[in-house]
Amino acid sequence: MAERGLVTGVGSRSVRVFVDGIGTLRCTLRGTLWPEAEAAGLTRPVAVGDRVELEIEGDEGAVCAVEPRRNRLSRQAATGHAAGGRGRDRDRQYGGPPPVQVIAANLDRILVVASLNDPPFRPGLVDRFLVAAAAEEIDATLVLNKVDLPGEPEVVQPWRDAGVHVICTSTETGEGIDELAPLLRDGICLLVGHSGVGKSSLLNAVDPTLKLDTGEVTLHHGRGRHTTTHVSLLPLEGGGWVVDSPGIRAFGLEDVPLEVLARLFPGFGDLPHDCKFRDCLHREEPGCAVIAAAENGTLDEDRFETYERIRDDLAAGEG
Ligand SMILES: Nc1nc2c(ncn2[C@@H]2O[C@H](COP(=O)(O)OP(=O)(O)OP(=O)(O)O)[C@@H](O)[C@H]2O)c(=O)[nH]1
Ligand SMILES: [Mg+2]
Ligand SMILES: [Zn+2]
Repeated sequence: MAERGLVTGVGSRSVRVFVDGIGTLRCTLRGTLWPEAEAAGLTRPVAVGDRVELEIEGDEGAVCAVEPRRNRLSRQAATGHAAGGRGRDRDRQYGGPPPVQVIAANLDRILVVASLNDPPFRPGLVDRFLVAAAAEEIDATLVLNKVDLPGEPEVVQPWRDAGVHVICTSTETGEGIDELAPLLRDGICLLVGHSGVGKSSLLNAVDPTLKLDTGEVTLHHGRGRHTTTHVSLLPLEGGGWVVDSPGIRAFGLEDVPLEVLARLFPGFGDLPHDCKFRDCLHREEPGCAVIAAAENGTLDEDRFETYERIRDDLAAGEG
C-alpha cells in the first residue's frame, strides 16, 4: 500500500515517518535514493520535514520517493574550521565540493535563537542564519532568550531597526512565551542557534508535554553541552510542528553567492541595488551606495562590519 508521510527523524540507517491516521513508522530507504542524493551533492536522500512516498508492510515502511522541497536550510558537511580543514583537503583530493547536509526542509518559519548571556550573544552567527533564511525566502524571527540574566537586551535593536521580527524571551520568568507560542502553531517551524541558548527549553515552555532534555551551560565554559544531538520534528499539542536542532557553533553560507550576500543582509535594504556596479562587493568600488551609507551614518557601522567579516570569510572559502 503506498502512502504519503512526513519525515520526523533521520538516523544513519533508517528514518522516522509520520503517516496521517497511522502514526509514526520506522522506515528504510529504497537503494535508488542514495545515488540520486549523491548526484545532487547531498549527504543524505531525506531530511526532517521532507514529504515522502512510502510502502508500508506491517509496522515498518520503505521510503520510495521524496517530493520536491519547497525550501531547505542546509550547510556544508564537515568543512573549514569545524573539521580542521579536512573538507578542503578532500576537495582537492576528489575534485568536488564537500556534500551538503540538509538540516530541515519545507519550513514555514525559522526561529534564530540567541541568548543575552551565557552563552554570549554572537551577531555574526545570527546574521548568517538570517541570510540563509532570506536566501530561501523563509520567514525568520530573532529570539533573544535569557533576558532574565544580566546584560543589555538593546543588543537586538539594530536588527529591529533593520526590520527583522524580534522577540525577547525568558523561560525563567515566562516573558515573551505568549508571543512565541503562536509563531509555532503554523506549519513547520525550525529553531536554530548556538548550543545552550535555550532552544529546547523554549519548546518545553510552550508545550510542557514535549519534555525535551536541556543542559547546563556554565559547566562547559559558556559553550553549551550539545544536549540535543539529533534534528527532530515534533508535533505540538494544540497544532503545529517544530524542529528542535542541535546547537551549531558555526554556520556557513556556501549556497549564497558573494555578490548576493549584501542583498540578503538584514538592514541593507535596497542600498546594494543603488551601487554603480551590479556585482559590487562593497569593498572599495567606486559608486558604492553601501560604503557611502556606512560613511554618512545612515547604515549602522556594526552592521557593516559584521557584513564585511562574513563576506571576507566567504571569499576565503571559509563560509
Ligand atoms: N537563566 C535562564 N536560563 C535558561 C533560559 N532558557 C534556558 N535556560 C538554561 O540554559 C541551559 C541550556 O538550555 P537548553 O534548552 O538545553 O539549550 P539548547 O539551545 O537546547 O542547547 P543544545 O541542545 O545543546 O543546542 C539550561 O540549563 C536551561 O535551563 C532562560 O530563559 N533563562
Ligand atoms: Mg537542545
Ligand atoms: Zn556597493
